[in-house]
Amino acid sequence: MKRNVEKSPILPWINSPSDLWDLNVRQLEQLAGEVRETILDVVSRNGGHLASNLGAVELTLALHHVFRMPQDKIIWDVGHQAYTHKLITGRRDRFGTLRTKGGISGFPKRKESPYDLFDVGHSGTSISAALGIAEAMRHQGEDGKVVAVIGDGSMTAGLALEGLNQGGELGERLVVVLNDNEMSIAPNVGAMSSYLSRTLTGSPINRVKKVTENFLKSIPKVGEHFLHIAQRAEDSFKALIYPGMVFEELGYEYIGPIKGHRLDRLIEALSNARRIGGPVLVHVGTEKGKGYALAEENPMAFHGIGPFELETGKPRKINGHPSYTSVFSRAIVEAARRDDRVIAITAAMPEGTGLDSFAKEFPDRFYDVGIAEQHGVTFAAGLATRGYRPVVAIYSTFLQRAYDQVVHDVCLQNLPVVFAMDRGGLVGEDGPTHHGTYDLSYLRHIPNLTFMAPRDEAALVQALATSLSLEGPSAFRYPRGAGVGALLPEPVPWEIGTGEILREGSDVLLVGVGSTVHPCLAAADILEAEGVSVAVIDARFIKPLDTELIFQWARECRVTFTVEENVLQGGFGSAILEAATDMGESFKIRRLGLPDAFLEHATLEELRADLGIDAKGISSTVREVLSGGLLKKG
Ligand SMILES: Cc1ncc(C[n+]2csc(CCOP(=O)(O)OP(=O)(O)O)c2C)c(N)n1
Repeated sequence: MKRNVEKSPILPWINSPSDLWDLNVRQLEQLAGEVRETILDVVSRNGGHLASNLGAVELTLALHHVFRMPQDKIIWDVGHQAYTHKLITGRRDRFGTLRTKGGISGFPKRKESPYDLFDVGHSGTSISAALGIAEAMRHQGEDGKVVAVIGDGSMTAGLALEGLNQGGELGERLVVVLNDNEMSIAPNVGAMSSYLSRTLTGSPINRVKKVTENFLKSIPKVGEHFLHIAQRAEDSFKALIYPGMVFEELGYEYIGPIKGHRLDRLIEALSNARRIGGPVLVHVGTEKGKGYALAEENPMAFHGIGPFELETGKPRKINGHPSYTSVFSRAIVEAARRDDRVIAITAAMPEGTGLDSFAKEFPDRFYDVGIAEQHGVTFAAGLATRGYRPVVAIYSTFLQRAYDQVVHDVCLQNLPVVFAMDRGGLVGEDGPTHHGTYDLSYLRHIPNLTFMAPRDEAALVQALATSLSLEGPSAFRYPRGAGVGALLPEPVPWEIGTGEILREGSDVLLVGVGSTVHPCLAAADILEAEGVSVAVIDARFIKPLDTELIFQWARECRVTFTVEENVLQGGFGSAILEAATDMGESFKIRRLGLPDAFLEHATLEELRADLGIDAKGISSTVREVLSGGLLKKG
């Protein structure tokens, strides 16, 4: 991007939103350029959500120019488009620390700034939160508008539609700004998306309506009469000609569609919305990736991205081994070639889950349900009642949303739905809203469910094969990022409930599950070099547990350590403790895992090291326990 050297920069002078109030459109346009440049600079170095942020620059500046924070409130949906907001709300100096350990978060965060009014990361929360805040303000006698900024992708979330529903009745100070770029991460899907798309290409309705009214009124004598007839006819015809009709029917004043990169138009529309009482929906058309040609051409690739070269768009770091996602992607395509009952379902993440290859080869057996995890799970349950083998690929953190559907619609009926849970465990830079560190706890207590965690790419292939061999529900979780380089085997189902002893020893037993198995093996190497004899088991199954194998080795060793990338509460180690107590076992056991706290963002390596679940951390805890003499044999 070329910098205009003649103008003195504005961004360095913006310390709070009020600094925008007196800027004119030209100045705001210049500021938009500076903001884009800063976002590109920092995201190309730190990684982050690029395309959504570039698309929301003018919209954010116009929002802060028109709405007066802190009296008015702005609530972001998902929050992956809030970098401009961060830059103009007193975080410019720290913006270079975005997503790094100890630095600012990639998402709005209440404890980071008084201008961040609601913590976000998952889609579809903004309207409900805004409505709650608006009602609280009413109870407290406080004035101000409450704006929910939501993307067209997030508008497909059931939660958003639930909020919209109540807002139409209750939202007297609610302004919903629909930031419509016709993309979720991938192109948006579903009937709502088609409707919005038709609406977006319609003409700005309020202006058209006004012009028509003025024209009719100006006709002497008969004009008023025609106007009256036209108004009566409007109801029947407006479904055909009226963009935003659906929102009006839900009780919202619809303003739009507005060109989302024209600051003058945005300011006009938002000023109208601020003036109007009652719930308002402002429909804004934006372009994802705006201002960076490579992202405009391929917004999907630049949605969430690691550090990259600005000139070429190429990643700065390349990890040699294929990712777990890509291994799953291949394995499910091969499974579908063998078994035509296999159907794949994603909730708006075809690339993120690796199901894009499946979609290409089996378009008729692939479903993108939109950001609708709950619906996706129950939809799968329906398919399973008719003999299909739906594989629902949802990140661990997002499956949280569909907990009731997993219990009530799948497991209660013992249906053979497979849950492929990518990003199981820590995710790194996206932080606490995205860590998949609860699933071992939130799934292992559900009757009928078989639950696995593959330790590497080869095991991932076998976990999928095992799942597809079952007549009941199953789940497996695998980590974010590259695998360990394991060779991919022919798919062979595991015997249900069997772990694997990977290394024999007599002093210490390390029991790993999923991503912690290889660190356990590496810790065993360190300890063996110090003369400690270490056995290592890969549990493979969280449910049913291989208590026979684990307890047999636990009895042989002086102390057993369970290691998991999950909260300790109700997790894998807890399962071992429960089983040991129930079965009257009295061996010594220590659990390593995540504390009862939400963990901030940092790289995966930093987080694992800080939590003591990498090889170094595991070996030092073992050393400490052994040398402390706390746990003597017998
Ligand atoms: C419940 C949930 N499911 C999935 C995601 C992953 N996700 C993050 S952003 C996104 C797309 C959002 O699209 P949209 O709201 O249109 O925003 P845009 O990126 O287009 O600005 C998805 C699916 C999520 N954050 N939350």
